[in-house]
Parts: sequence; C-alpha cells; structure tokens
Amino acid sequence: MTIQRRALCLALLMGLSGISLAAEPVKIGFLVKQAEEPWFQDEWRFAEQAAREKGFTLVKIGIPSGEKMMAAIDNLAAQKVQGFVICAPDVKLGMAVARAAKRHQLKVMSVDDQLVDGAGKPIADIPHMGISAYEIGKQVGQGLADEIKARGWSLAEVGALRVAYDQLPTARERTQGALDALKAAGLPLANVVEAPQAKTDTESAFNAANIAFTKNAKFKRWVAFGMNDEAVLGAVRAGEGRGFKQDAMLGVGIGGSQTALNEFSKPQATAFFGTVLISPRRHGYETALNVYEWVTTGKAPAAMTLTSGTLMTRKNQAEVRKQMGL
Ligand code: FCA
Repeated sequence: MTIQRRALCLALLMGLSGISLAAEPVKIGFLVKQAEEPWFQDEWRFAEQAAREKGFTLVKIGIPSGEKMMAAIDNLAAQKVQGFVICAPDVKLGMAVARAAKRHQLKVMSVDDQLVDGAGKPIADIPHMGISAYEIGKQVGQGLADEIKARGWSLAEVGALRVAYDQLPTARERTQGALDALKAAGLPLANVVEAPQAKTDTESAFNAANIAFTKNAKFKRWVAFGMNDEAVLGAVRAGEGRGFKQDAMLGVGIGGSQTALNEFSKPQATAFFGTVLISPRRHGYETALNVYEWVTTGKAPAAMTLTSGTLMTRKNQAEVRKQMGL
C-alpha cells in the first residue's frame, strides 16, 4: 500500500468513527430520592428545559431506597446514558455511587445532598451543587426572630421547635443556622425543643412535632423550623391540631416550591409564615447542563457550587419569585 493510500484509509476510518460518535445521542440521567416532593419535581422540570434547549434526552428516575438507586444506575447504563445527576436517598451510599459510575464509565455529579465516604467525609471528586445550608438556616432564624419582634412576643416565652434530621449533614447545618440566629436574637437555650423526624416528609414531621408538643405543654407560643418546607408544614399542621393557629405559632421553611405556595394561597393565613426560597432552576437546569457539557466537551463541572436563598413570605411571594426568575 502506498503512503498516500494508507493515509486515505486512515482518514476514512477516522471519519467513520467520528460519524458514529457524533451520531450517538446524548442521554443524561437525573435521579432523585423523593420524586413526589415538589422541590424535586421542579428540579426535573428545569432539567427538562436544559434537555430541550441542548437536544439531549433526560432520563428521570425516583430512587427512594439504596436498592432502587443501584438498579437505576444499572438501568441508565443499559440505556446508554453517558452521565447523571443524583440526589441519593442516603448520603452514606456515596462510595456505592462512585463505584457504580466508574464501573459503567458514567460521569456523575451530586445535587442537594453531598455524598460521603465510609468515614462520613464528603467525596471531593464527585462535583456537587448544594445550598449554602448554614447561611440559609440563619435567614430562617432571622425571619422568625424579626416576626417575633414585630408581634411583640417575648422570646423568653416562646418554644422553638427544631424538626431535626441530623443524619443528613445539609439538614443539620440548616437547623443549626436557624438556631444560632434565634439564640443571637435572645432565645434562651432552654426553650429549644427537639423533634427528630424518622423520614424527610410532612407526615414524619407531623408525628415528630406532635410528640414534642405533648412533652412541652408549658409553651403557649411556638416557632418552628426544619430542613425544608415539608418539615415545617408538618409542625404547623400538628400545631393546628393542638389549637396553635397563626396567632400563636410561626414557621419558616426552606424551599419555596408548591408546598409553600399552597399554604400562601389559602384564603386565611396559616402559621406557615414564610420560607427561604432556593433555586430549583439552578439545581435542575444548571446541573443537567454541567453534566451534558462534561459528556460532550470533557469539561468537568466546578467541584463545589453553593447557591443562596431569599426570605419569602405570603406578602412578598410574587415579587421574590419573579426576582429568582420563577
Ligand atoms: C434536600 C432536601 C430537599 C431540598 C434540597 C435542596 O435534598 O431533602 O427537600 O431542600 O435538599
């Protein structure tokens, strides 16, 4: 074979493989731990928007357990997905996620809940987008403290219900921020009442709050905070059952999705006073786009992105949502 012919063959081969690569459709997975929660619905909706704009396929799977999560990752690989975004049902499954992604040669990025290794240390080489949990928690506490003041309540007589889910680091940091802001405003430490929830949904928060109210009958006024809107809503519903309506109780959540909007649109204000609105657009659209770019150009996402929030109440909801581009 002459040199020219050999070069021609090589060029042809390269061209052919180039064509087959380009023809491979891009598919990105988006796995979330609680698909029924409005926050995750919103994340998916914004991820879909990125998929439409860039022309890739988004594969959405709910992963409420470790088993479902492992099956979903295998399923993604079988569908020839090239990368995925994940909010795992338990952050301690981090190494299992990392290994499965490696085995299938999939790019992986986490969202909302940062994955940890066996020793509980964040897995630094899985890029992550989360919320600035402690700062956002402080905004919750400040929002509560300001409204306590506006109502002329004395901090000394207010019970502070912490709906807790401490096995999740971001949840712990959020409620710690809220607590620190309330303490800085003058809340006595003895007024803090713990309500550990078994799961991160409204029902579990409701049950946890009920137990806490029963044990602490001395308080006639309450504030409630937790890791998200569902946690605070559970506490608010439990309070209502005990006669603590909006004039005796205040709750500020985190999220600002439909859970909060439903409360704000009730004709009568409830004790769900406000929420710190965070951005499902950034967490859904941007993470999906990040993984798409990683797959198509090789450019990895930033190792860590933390997003901020804005206090939103029944009063300023329209304005705040508009500012956030929602
Ligand atoms: C966690 C919570 C969600 C949402 C998200 C940003 O994953 O479970 O409700 O607050 O962080």
